Amino acid sequence: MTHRRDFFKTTLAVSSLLGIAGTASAASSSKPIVVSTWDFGVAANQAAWEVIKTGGHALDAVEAGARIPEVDMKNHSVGRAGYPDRDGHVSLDASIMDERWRCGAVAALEHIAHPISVARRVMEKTPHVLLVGAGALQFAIEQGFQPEELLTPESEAAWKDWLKEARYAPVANSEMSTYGHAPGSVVPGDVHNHDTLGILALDAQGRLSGACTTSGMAWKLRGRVGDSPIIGAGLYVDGEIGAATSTGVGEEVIRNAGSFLVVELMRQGRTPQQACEEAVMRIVKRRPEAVKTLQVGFLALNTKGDVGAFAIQKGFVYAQCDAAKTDLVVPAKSVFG
Ligand code: SD4
Repeated sequence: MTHRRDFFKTTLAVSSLLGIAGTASAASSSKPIVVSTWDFGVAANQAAWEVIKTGGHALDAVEAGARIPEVDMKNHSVGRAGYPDRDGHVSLDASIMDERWRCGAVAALEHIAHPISVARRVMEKTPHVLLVGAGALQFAIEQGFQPEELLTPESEAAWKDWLKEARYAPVANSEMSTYGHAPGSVVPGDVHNHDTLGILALDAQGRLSGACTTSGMAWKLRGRVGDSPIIGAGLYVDGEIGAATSTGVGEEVIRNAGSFLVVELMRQGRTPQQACEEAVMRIVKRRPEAVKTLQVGFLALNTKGDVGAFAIQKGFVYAQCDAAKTDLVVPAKSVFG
């Protein structure tokens, strides 16, 4: 049997060997910043900034930020008003991660409007990382979340319209997307009604965190899970290096462990911009036949507060918030841009 004292001695020895100082966060003087995917990220960033500007933790900031689009009734790709799956069920995916490799996620969660907060409870209250479906709902209810019907009359109407042809075509979710719209009803320039929110924050103490929340692909197969709740795919945070998140066709991101790849590339010395570009190009190289219609975008932030973003298709934008400006929207570069 290992005695407690021996355990601490061993832990201390290993820690000093590895140079671990108790926390993985960066130097204490850093440039606080919040970035998130798409222009609806502006409101999310501002909620996150309220936490950051008063010295709060980046983890609280990204959760507060993610909760904004989750209850935005105009947003049909995240949370409460998300479009349903092929069978009319609204099912939500979310993940959250902090600078100490703590993470939690839920997938295919129904009836709960704030999957990001359930993901945080998974992280903080269980020994697990990911809960799915009925088990995730049971856990959420046990934790005091109120179940409700998420399918709004508007979402139901859009779903019924889609059912007329019932054609599932996950084409590029750039500004010319069919996401969030019935086939044939593409709304050019409409970037409000689709896409995942991925939000990354660096707080005043140099702590990084990230959150990702989505209703996934509209009209997906029941039980389909995208990249957003998969740690390393839709979201990854390494407190010593940086953080990344993704938007677009989740299957392509999962196949390439996308957000983990972006962070690993930063570890190897790439800037956030170079890392996002290299990760996107890897997908392009592996799927040359699909990239004309496929959209994937990455957003990355390092511990210095440098930001990068890159997508396959043009139209991807991200929102940025810092002490100088809280409502910046920046068009990302892209392969076909
Ligand atoms: C998914 N990545 O479920 C999400 C959807 C998304 O832009 O980001 N759409 O695959």
